[in-house]
Amino acid sequence: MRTQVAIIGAGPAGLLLGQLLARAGIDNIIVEQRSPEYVLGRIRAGILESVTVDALKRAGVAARLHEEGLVHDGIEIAFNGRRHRIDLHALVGRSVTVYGQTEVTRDLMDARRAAGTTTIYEAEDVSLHDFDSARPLVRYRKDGMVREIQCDYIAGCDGFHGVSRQSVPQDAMRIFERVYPFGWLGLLSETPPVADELVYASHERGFALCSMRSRHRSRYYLQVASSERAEDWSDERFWQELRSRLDPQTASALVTGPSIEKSIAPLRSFVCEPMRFGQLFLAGDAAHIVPPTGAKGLNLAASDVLALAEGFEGHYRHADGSGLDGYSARCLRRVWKAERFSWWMTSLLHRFPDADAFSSRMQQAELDYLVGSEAASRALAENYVGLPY
Ligand code: RFL
Ligand code: PHB
Repeated sequence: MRTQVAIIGAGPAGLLLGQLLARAGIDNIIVEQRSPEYVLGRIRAGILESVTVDALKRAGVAARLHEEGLVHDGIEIAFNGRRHRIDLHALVGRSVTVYGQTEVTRDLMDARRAAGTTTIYEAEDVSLHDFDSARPLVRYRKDGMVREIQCDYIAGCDGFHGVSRQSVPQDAMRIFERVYPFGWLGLLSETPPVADELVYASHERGFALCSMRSRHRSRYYLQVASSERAEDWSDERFWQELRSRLDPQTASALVTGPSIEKSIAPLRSFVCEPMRFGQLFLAGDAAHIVPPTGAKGLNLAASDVLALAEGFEGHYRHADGSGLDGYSARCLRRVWKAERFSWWMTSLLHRFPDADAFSSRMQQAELDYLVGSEAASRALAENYVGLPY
């Protein structure tokens, strides 16, 4: 098989790139190691920046998003028994949209199927070759047969544990990493959300987040020690712990019900520099990870992919290589700002096992300053809705 761009991974980054390229008349094939059902079964992001919504519009997959997405003009920060609203729209004139990653992925999969573009699911032993030459090659096994795709470029959109970044020689990249001493235990339930907007709660017992997928479906998270296992958390234990971390107003409005999904995600900050190695480009979680506190992961994947699609369009349609040449530097500037914001919000709202009395007072003072100062609230709002692309 031969194509212009071979895309590794059918997560949101790979599918969005494939769709943008197809619309620009650039031939592409996606190679994914899992089944479509498995990809859709992962419960992840929920908040889209306006830049991401625009990217989905440009890809022609925003019809259902416009019907079902919930536009949020603010978020709530809860601490010391009270909730404080940050009015995103009043502060920076923009909002965010609640629309689950599962739905984004489903819309992209449907559009790809309708366009008849090739996606190879359940590809085993995917490997990348010769991307330091003009003739890169992707090899994989399917139905017991080894197959090859010859291409001009490879887009590594295969997430943090994917093969793309791991195919690059160690001495060609620099890694920056911080692993946090806790994770998030997430629970999805068919219950109405506790509040109209998201509630980020900082509490003595640890951080909690009240989020949602729709007016009938809620998503909650609890900060838990890295050693915790989801199996040890009954629904009842989860709800009780959540209630104990919320302010009385929010706690009393909480509607509980059986969980549909429960899982633990570790928290990590990670950046790989550069994001290009010869004919291989990394995009999304393959190149960087943020802790979920700032809701930036999926949004960064979308902005990487917009830049990459523009680069390919420049190259193939206008014989202009500057977009591809500038891809890594352009993305990394935005990535590092999102890394900073996600690290800051994580540090502000979580309990750290090694925190002393001084650092606890610093956290308190910063929370107090954040909700009391318009300048501080605006800085949060500007980052939360997404920095300019
Ligand atoms: P993905 O989604 O991990 O997709 C990568 C795909 O590549 C496949 N793959 C391979 N395919 C072929 N060969 C191989 N060797 C392969 N290895 C892997 C995988 O099967 C998969 O299908 O990466 P992508 O596309 O870069 O997308 C990134 C986002 O998924 C991620 O950043 C977000 O989910 C992060 N995130 C959030 N982001 C937001 O913007 N807003 C949020 O509110 C938000 N909340 C979250 C989150 C992530 C969370 N977890 C579970 C870490 C909440 C949580 C709890
Ligand atoms: C989610 O709904 O999954 C979600 C929302 C906001 C975050 C992280 C996750 O900051």
